[in-house]
Amino acid sequence: MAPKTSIQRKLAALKAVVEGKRRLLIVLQDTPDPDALASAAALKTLIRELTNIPGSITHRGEIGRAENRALVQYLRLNMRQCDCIEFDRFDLIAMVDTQPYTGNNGLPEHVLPDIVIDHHPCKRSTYRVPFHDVRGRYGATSSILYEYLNAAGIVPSVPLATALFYGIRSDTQDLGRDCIEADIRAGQDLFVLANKRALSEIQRGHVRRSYYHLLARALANTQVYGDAAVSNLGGLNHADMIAEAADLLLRDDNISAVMCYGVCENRLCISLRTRDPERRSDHLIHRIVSRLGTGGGHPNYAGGQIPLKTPEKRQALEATVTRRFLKALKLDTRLSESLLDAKE
Ligand SMILES: [Mn+2]
Repeated sequence: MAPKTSIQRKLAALKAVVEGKRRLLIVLQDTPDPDALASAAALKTLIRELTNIPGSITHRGEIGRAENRALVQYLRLNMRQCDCIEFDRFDLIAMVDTQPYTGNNGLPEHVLPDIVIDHHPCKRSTYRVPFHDVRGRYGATSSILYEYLNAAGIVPSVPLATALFYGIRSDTQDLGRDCIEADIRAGQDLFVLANKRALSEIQRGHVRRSYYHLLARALANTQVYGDAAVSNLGGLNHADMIAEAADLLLRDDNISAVMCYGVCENRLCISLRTRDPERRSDHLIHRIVSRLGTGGGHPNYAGGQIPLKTPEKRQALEATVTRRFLKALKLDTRLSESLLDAKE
């Protein structure tokens, strides 16, 4: 018999953890993105094929971004809110695209998951998880899940392939950001299977009228400091727009670092974007949230959250994160101009 490859060994280990279990719950990050949604759908399929057990998917917060809502609909995912979940009723708990106790998901503190599959840097507590496969260099968790499906001999359905391709594409900005050869390989295989019309429809998903209000507010509130931009989006019902505004602002010719923040569900949520290898977003976010909250990410993009104990603390906190961001970039906090007033 040929020796087992690494992915086959991992698949065997996953099977061992899943064996004999009856109810699967997959926990996602708050306001899950396409990579998280596709990875959850893939893990649910994989486990159902291996053991025939059903799975539920849970998250916290509202799914606001158009492409995320379109993807949930397209995959017919029945997403459940974490605060409606009795975690004790599930004997198999998995996390994809996030890890336990990171502050950006609704996993209760007393619950240790059975499975973690992710592409963020591995947290210390994740080593306690019976089955963990964390590959920090991968551009997307969807690429890792695709390898498992492949190893198990499962050809993803058209919707699943479409979602996985979309997940890889969106986390890596069309395979151009923070990705490796394995993402490109997975992307190539999945693109062949994907429904191209659905890909385009998901990307151009319908938006609510409030989207334009938020966008206008984000642009009006953007301050430029040298080659960095900071935008305060104010109070929000869902945090997705913070990341979306950050992506948009990084497209400015003269901007190479962006921080957007807003308050959502009693937390100050922060999105960072950088394009300079000397200013890594994942390093910056740790300095910004240090001793106040949690954060993590990748070289070119990262996110963080700080609990807001009282509403009065908000302005001071906003000033602190802005000061820390600019200090880390060695930029003068006093020299700023409004994005919309700045000369072309
Ligand atoms: Mn991801």
